[in-house]
Amino acid sequence: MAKLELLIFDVDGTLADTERDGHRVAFNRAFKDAQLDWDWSVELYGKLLAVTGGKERIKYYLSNFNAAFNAPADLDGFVAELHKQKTSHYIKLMEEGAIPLRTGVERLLNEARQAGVRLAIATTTTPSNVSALLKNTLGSESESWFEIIAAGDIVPAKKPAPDIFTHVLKELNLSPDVCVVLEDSSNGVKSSTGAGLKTVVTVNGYTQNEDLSGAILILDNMGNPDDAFTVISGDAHGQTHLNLDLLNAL
Ligand code: XBP
Ligand code: MG
Repeated sequence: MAKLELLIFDVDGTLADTERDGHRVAFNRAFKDAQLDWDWSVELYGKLLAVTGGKERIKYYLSNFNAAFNAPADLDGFVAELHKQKTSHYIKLMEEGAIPLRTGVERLLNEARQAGVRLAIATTTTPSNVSALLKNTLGSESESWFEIIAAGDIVPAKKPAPDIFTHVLKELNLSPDVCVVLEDSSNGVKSSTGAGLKTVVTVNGYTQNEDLSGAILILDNMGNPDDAFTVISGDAHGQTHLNLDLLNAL
């Protein structure tokens, strides 16, 4: 590939395994506060992850799993308020240090920064969730490591649409061939490859059986020098952990 200039990180499932014990728990706490008898089990949440975006996910749940609910006339307003409460619960969980970064993430970020490789974020989650995760895992400085944090409703269509990635490329005025994306899910890979971007996937409990075709490399995690990754598919070019040599060889 042309010399790597930019790494674009997805957030949920990639930087940290936030869905099962983070977002899902926050949704359930917001439902309880609103006196709703909704309870998103680990299994049900796995089905609901087919839809990206928390507000969209609540509507998907109502139309596909709880059609009997007597929704208020202003459904958008109801969902927006519920999602706002969910976000404050999620931020509290981040402040409590509930979810650590995934293996190799901090190491790769530091390697990239030392080598002058630019960093960006492209995520479907709400911007304040990204700040809370970064602040509480990497410190308040860490937000400034990323030249752009493209998140949530900033684009008309969320993943799997390519919008969030094309937005990053446009804002940074870079062509796809000098970038690599780190993702975790089928929706993410569809979005990044839809924007013409090479994509490395680190799977997790919810995404390991998803259709990840289009990813150039699929790993169990990013690994570390003393903690090798497992290659699920693709060519790791003899490397034992995700580093700049491997990313430049893709
Ligand atoms: C994952 C998502 C988000 C989160 C919930 O985003 O789809 O919707 O599940 O966050 P990504 P919100 O993998 O692109 O980081 O409730 O704030 O949407
Ligand atoms: Mg993700």
